This record gives sequence, structure tokens and C-alpha cells, in this order.
Amino acid sequence: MAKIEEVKANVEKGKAKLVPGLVQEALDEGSAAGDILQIMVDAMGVVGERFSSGEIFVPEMLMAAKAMSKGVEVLKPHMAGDSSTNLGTCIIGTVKGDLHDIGKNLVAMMVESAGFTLVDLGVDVSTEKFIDAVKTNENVTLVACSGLLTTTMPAMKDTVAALKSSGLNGFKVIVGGAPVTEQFASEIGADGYAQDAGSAAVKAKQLVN
Ligand code: B1M
Repeated sequence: MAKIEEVKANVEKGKAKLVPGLVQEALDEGSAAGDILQIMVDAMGVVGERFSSGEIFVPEMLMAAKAMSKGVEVLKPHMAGDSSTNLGTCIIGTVKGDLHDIGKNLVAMMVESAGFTLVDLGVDVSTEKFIDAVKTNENVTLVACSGLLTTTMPAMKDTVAALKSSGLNGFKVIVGGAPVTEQFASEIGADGYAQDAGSAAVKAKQLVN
């Protein structure tokens, strides 16, 4: 089995200790960082399907998430872009009630590579915390909200509404995450939407230029 396939199999199994070494070996074998990242995203899709079908439960999902995060740490230096540009500060977080952070972390990594200074508020971020971060950080040009649960889409809506009516300005709002669509983004008044981390970085640049 090629190392990249082993990466996928071991993310699915949640082998957090093995995955970093396998990612390094896949890189050494000549696999592109982007392909390794994609195969780990695919592995999480498999994990999600197994959870939906009742084959696995929350602890196994958590272990897979840990394994992927460890793998991403090895990939990070290989995904770096042109950080010599300065596009201002991006505040990023997963909205209130939502603990999923892998997608948000990938978006953070790509947006940072695109030339933003990153302030990552983590997960389960309240509207107030997003607003405080815009107030207390310098040159905020972008606020990025991630959400993975259909049940936390209302929290995303509330966050965007509060940011837009806060009287603060000089920044754009981008939203994304598996249940979020372009239509939902526009309905809740976000300035931008992206389907994945790569297009989030492209959109982020367009929004602030
Ligand atoms: Co949860 N979970 N989970 N989970 N989990 C999902 C999302 C689910 C689809 C699984 C399923 O049922 N098939 C389902 C949601 C169903 C729904 O809402 N319709 C679900 C559920 C139900 C739950 C719980 C409610 C389970 C329970 O407790 N009974 C619970 C909720 C906890 C909470 O948040 N309050 C829960 C918990 C967890 C864990 C904590 C165990 C763990 C997360 C750990 C962590 O993140 N550190 C977990 C995991 C791992 C998943 C799956 C399996 C994988 C998520 C992931 O990391 N994907 C997921 C199934 C799936 O996704 N197929 C699932 C890989 C990641 C790279 O993709 O995050 O989609 P993603 O990010 C993408 C894009 O969405 C986009 O870019 C990324 C790719 O480049 N993107 C953005 C993301 N944010 C963006 C922001 C942008 C732009 C693009 O702009 C700002």
C-alpha cells in the first residue's frame, strides 16, 4: 500500500501516534502536500458516514479528528504561501455551540498563508467574543466564521447580524462549513462564502482588495 493510502486508513482508525510519521513518509515518497491533505479530508468523510450509520460513535470520531490534526501539523510548513504580503488581521472562530475545528484550522492555515495576520478564537465562540476581538485587535479586515452543524447555523446568522449592526467597520465577513451554502451566506448578510479552505483564502483576498 502506498504511504498516502496508509495515511487515509490510519486517520480513519484514529491512530494519532502513527499518522504524523506516515504523513512524513508520504511526503518523502513524493506525494504532494495538497494530495495528502485531501486524502485526510476524504478519511473524515468516511468517518462521518460510519458515525451516521451507527458503526462508530463520538469517541472514535474524536480519535480520527486528533489523528488528522496531528497529520496537518506535519503538512503545515509544506502548505505555506506568500506571507510577505500584509492583508490585515483576520479574526477566525467556530460559532457558538459548535466544537468542530479541523475545517476552521485548515481555513486559518490557508488564510494566513495568503498574507493575513491570524487571530484564532477557537471553537464555541460567542457573538460577543467575535465583536470584542474586532474591537481589540488592530487593522481587522476580515472576520471568518466556521460552522459544521445544522443546529448552529442560527448562531452563525446571529453573529453576522451582530457584527453588521455593531457600528464597527473596515472589515468583511466570510462564512463557511459543511452545511453552509452560498445562498445561506447571502441570506444572513455575509460578504463572502467559500466551500473549502483553498477557496476561502482566494475569496478572503478578493474581499479585502
Ligand atoms: Co461531528 N458531526 N458531531 N464531531 N463530525 C459531523 C459534522 C456530522 C456531519 C457527522 C454525521 O452525522 N455524518 C454531524 C453533523 C450533522 C448535521 O449537523 N447535519 C455531526 C454531529 C451530529 C456531531 C455531534 C452532535 C455528535 C453527538 O454528540 N451526538 C457532536 C456535536 C458537538 C458540538 O459541536 N457541539 C459532534 C462532535 C464531533 C467531535 C467532537 C467528536 C469531532 C470534532 C473534533 C474536532 O473538530 N476537533 C467530530 C467530527 C470529527 C465530525 C466529522 C466526522 C468530521 C468533521 C471534520 O473535521 N471534517 C463530521 C462528518 C463529516 O464532516 N463528514 C461530523 C474534515 C474537515 C476538513 O472538513 O470541517 O467540513 P470540514 O471543513 C471543510 C469545509 O466545510 C470548509 O473547509 C474545509 C475543507 O477545506 N470550511 C470552511 C469549514 N469551515 C469553513 C469556513 C469558511 C470557509 C470554508 O469560511 C470562514
